[in-house]
Amino acid sequence: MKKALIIGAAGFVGSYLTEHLRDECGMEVHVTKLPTESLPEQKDRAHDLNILNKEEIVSLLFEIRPDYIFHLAAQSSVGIAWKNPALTIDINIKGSVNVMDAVRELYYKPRILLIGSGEEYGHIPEEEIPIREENRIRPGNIYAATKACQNMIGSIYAQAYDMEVMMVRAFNHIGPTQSSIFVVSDFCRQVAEIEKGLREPVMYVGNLNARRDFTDVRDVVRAYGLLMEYGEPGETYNVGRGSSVSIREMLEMIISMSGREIRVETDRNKLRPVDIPVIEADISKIHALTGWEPKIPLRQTVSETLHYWRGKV
Ligand code: A2R
Repeated sequence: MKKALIIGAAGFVGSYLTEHLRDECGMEVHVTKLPTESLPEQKDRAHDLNILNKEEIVSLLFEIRPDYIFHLAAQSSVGIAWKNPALTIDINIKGSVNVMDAVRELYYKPRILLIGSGEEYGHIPEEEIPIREENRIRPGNIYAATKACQNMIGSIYAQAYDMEVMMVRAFNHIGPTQSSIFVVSDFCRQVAEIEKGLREPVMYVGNLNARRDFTDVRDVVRAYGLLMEYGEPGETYNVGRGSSVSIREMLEMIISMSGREIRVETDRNKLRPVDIPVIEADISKIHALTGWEPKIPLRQTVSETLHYWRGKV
């Protein structure tokens, strides 16, 4: 039985990945969380870990000896990265280096999947869409720059130390339980609050013209499992739907699922200092290697996310 370690499992993706690896892939799954976080289950295989402390990582790896390491721990919000760049750089760059360097000290070679972001590509000229992995990257925000740096360092570790490090560029992933600091959850939460009469029928939005590539988180974790098994060391793989929709279309879809009369207003706090107009993945590389493609329709994900928020507010 393969032993997997998910670093940063208390976040949005972690719970889905834990379930997928355990129930679909039949792995023994160990997870880490920050001491301040809690996990709903799996207490015996849950470990406290702060990736800013390399010694903690080394001793955990010696204790568990995983075959596979999924590195999800991050400061994952573009908005928070603008407000707190130094912390984002610490966690996303220094933290990842700590993980890779701890693995380098082991006497065997586990496989490592580093989770980066479609944001790394940054400002993409129209003729470069959909974007391929070998495309030039032009990170347009602090979060993107940290993930681009993680990717570069990952490929250096793979080459220099012959380590089995694979890199993902994940495009926007969405689904039930995602924090409402991310756009689709934010809209679903606002609609659910309006339906419950907790606020006026007014939605506050940021830039509606931006186009993003949205994939259901359950499809995303399936891709991570396949890349861990079949990915080539030192290689980067896009994980996305392969088509983009505007934030306006997402907003209209969510409002139409409610059937309420809702007014839309711009909230200046939701506008970014720099926003990237279109992000859209070319997913032929992962498809050719593993046969993966997203299965869950966007409408289904949005409807289930709205259902989640209706139960939560
Ligand atoms: O920031 P928190 O308190 O939500 O904790 C996050 C955790 N984390 C850390 N873990 C260990 N050591 C640290 N120094 C540290 N700082 C933060 O990593 C959170 O529990 C987890 C990341 O989960 P999310 O923020 O929910 O990200 P998500 O959506 O699960 O995305 C997974 C990966 C990330 O690398 C994203 O940048 C990428 O996919 O798109």
